[in-house]
Amino acid sequence: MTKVITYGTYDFLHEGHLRLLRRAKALGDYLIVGVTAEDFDKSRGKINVGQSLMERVEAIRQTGLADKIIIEEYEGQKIDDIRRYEADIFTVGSDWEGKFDYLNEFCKVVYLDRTEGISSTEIRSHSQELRIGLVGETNIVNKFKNECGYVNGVEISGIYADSPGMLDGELKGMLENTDSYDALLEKSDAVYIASNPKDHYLQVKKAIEKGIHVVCESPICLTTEDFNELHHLASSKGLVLMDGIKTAYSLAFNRMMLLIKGGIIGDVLSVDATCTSLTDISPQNLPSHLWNSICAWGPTALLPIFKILGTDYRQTLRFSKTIQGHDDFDLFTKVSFLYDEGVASMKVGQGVKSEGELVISGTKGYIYVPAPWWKTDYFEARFENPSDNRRFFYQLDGEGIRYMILSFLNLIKGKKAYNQIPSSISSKIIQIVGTV
Ligand code: C2G
Repeated sequence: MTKVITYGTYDFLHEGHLRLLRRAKALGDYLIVGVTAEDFDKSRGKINVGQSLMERVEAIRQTGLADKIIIEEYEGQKIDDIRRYEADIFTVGSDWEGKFDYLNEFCKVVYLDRTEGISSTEIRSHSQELRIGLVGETNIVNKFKNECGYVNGVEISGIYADSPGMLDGELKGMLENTDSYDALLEKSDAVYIASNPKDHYLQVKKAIEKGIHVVCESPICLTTEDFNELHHLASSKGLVLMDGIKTAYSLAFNRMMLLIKGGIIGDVLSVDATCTSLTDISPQNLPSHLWNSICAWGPTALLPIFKILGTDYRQTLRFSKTIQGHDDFDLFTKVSFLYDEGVASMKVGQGVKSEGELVISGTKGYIYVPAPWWKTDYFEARFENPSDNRRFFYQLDGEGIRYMILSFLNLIKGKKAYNQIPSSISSKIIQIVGTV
């Protein structure tokens, strides 16, 4: 019996996949099909997969072509599988020509002509592309634009900013073609707002009133009253108003939250988050578009505190050091939180340097996330007996912005997406961050 093995994502199974599978089957008597797991696809940069693993496995099963279906979960698994199942032939489409020659050491490698003119990407983005307008002039807007290139189904409709600021050439060119914020909204289905927090409320409100979805750099606005108004307005119109704290959308951060909720370190009694970055904020150089420390870093530092310990703290103790002559601009802020069953602290600053780590202390052990913890891709669970320590790594491409865009798109599409930052957390962030 000649055993053939092949692998794929098989997202939205189409004729190209089926032709490949039929020809693979014809190479032997027994066909093993490996379907890629979601984490494995993400680790190799395929973040747009639209169907779940089980949906994709079921689609393969229904073809009746596979004698065995397996799940591909890690780099190098193909060698393990070829040995385990004693495969005689490995085959894959010609788009991979040469990439799997190393498997010749274990079995015969056959590349089959890829079917031109059809792909899962085209099928995925056949639905109307979401036109996203950009608002703001800092470097984060450049990053967001670049990250949109990795997400199927979105396109940039234009940009609005008070000044070119730090925008790259492409965006500066687009800026010239947009006369006003209203003009940007006219040609957008959604907006990404990264302007100064003082401008957020009016910009968010106008977008929602025009039926435009919003993802906004946190804080979404500067008072909880304003936030409640915006949240209810968006909900009443069936629109998405999403808090743009990119850490919340990274796979590693979410897996860490799940492990903590699952009790890996026991009951959490303390969460300590630090975010600092030295910026030139001497009074004479204080540019108007620069956010103060509590706005720039507060939402990120507060995220793990509120996600783990909740938002019902009993009281806070706060220290802020402001810049001379600029009472609304803090060099450094520390806020401590007292809960019924625990404590937390956040330290943020653009005029102070500290260790940008996150430490979550529990009754069985603690989680340690090294600096820069907010670009979460690695964390450790540490215990009294070091041999019990566990390390976790999840690929984080592009600082996680593409995952935030994907979450935003999925929320808008009404897919089974979960809003990683519920309004209760957004509101509490604003309560802490809104005033220096
Ligand atoms: N394919 C094809 N013609 C297409 C599209 C895909 O022949 N129009 C083939 C691919 O070459 C691959 C299989 O169908 O052999 C599955 O394609 P994908 O689902 O895109 O999976 P891919 O990411 O190519 O997976 O490690 C090998 C990879 O897992 C292959």
